[in-house]
Amino acid sequence: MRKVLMAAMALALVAGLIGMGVYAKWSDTETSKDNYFQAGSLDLKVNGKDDPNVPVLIEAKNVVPGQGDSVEVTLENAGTLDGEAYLHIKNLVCYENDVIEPEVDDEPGKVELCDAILVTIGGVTRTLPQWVNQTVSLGDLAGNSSMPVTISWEIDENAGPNIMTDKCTFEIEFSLEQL
Ligand SMILES: [Ca+2]
Ligand SMILES: [Ca+2]
Ligand SMILES: [Ca+2]
Repeated sequence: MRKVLMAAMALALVAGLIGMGVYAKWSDTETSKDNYFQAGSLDLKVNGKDDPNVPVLIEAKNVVPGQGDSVEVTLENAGTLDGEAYLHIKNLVCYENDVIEPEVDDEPGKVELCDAILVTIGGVTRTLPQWVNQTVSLGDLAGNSSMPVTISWEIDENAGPNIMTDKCTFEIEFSLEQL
């Protein structure tokens, strides 16, 4: 019992000497400052606008067979992340409107104008109904950059009078997906 006590005292003495700084221990500290996380962004703009201010792109009134035009749209990625741009024609609604005298051979229930509208995007030509619900890739759009997109249209030059007064309305949706 006494030996144990003496051993404990000796141990306490050694511990005390260390605590009094008998052995010098050097150290050196460096700090990396200003570390942070910040989320990136993806922000598509069509002709500089966001919804609900994106302008009407095609307003073609009084069209006739053989008539055509093209519209150039500027897509901008105002965000910091790279993305891929897509175009999607949707919500096509066709109206027969009046069936006037030259249109008498009109097929009831069919709006002939829609199939007579030929739209070209990225070098591919399809009728307007054929474009609907197709998601078309327009290519990569890097952060803080813009790209032109050309949409061309032409009324089938062989369209007959059964397209008279017919009207087709639709939406052109653009989207940007993070790469
Ligand atoms: Ca936007
Ligand atoms: Ca018609
Ligand atoms: Ca009509």
